[in-house]
Amino acid sequence: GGKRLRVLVDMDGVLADFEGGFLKKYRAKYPDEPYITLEDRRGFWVSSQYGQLRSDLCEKAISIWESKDFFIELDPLPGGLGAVKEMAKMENTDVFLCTSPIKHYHHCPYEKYAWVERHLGPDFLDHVILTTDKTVVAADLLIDDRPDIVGVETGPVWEHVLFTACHNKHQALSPDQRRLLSWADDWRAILDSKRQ
Ligand code: BVP
Repeated sequence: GGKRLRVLVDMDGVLADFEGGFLKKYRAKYPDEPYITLEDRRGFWVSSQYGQLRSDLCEKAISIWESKDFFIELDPLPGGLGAVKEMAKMENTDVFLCTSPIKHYHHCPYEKYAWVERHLGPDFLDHVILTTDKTVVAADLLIDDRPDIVGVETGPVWEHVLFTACHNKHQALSPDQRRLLSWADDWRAILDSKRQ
């Protein structure tokens, strides 16, 4: 094949354990409040489900990921760093980490870069794309755990492969959509299916 393959890999929920990190810190900060187990998580927005549980829990949930050190201390998800490093070394393959920062920008953007430097090394920093709209980024593949990725570009050129997470595993997919069940699943075959 002649053309290079460009892959976008999401961070939260795909490389970094946002859900696990959230639950651990929420329970430590609010030990007497109700919480949602990862088994019972439904829907992409943690804040919405906590708000449905009890309205004041929405802002308590938000306070967790708005806190300093939340993003830098997220654990890597199993196999993700190895997969991304291997991908980056593949012939004719360009990989970017494509992630949306939260609007409370005091810590999150800095810590996302620091997390990449810590876990993938300084050479990976120029593979980071921070964006609030992934539809304007052109690529062959986007591996992301968020089911509804929309933005100003109504015809994004990438194929979105849904990365399975606690909040999306029960969700029905459209007939044409593919899943990556975990990094133990055959991500190499998904990449190869897009090569010409
Ligand atoms: O930075 C993450 C966390 C934040 O949204 C961003 C999603 O980025 P991508 O994974 O799509 O790149 N986030 C925010 C909220 C609530 C905000 Br109010 C949430 O419930 N879940 C969540 O992930």
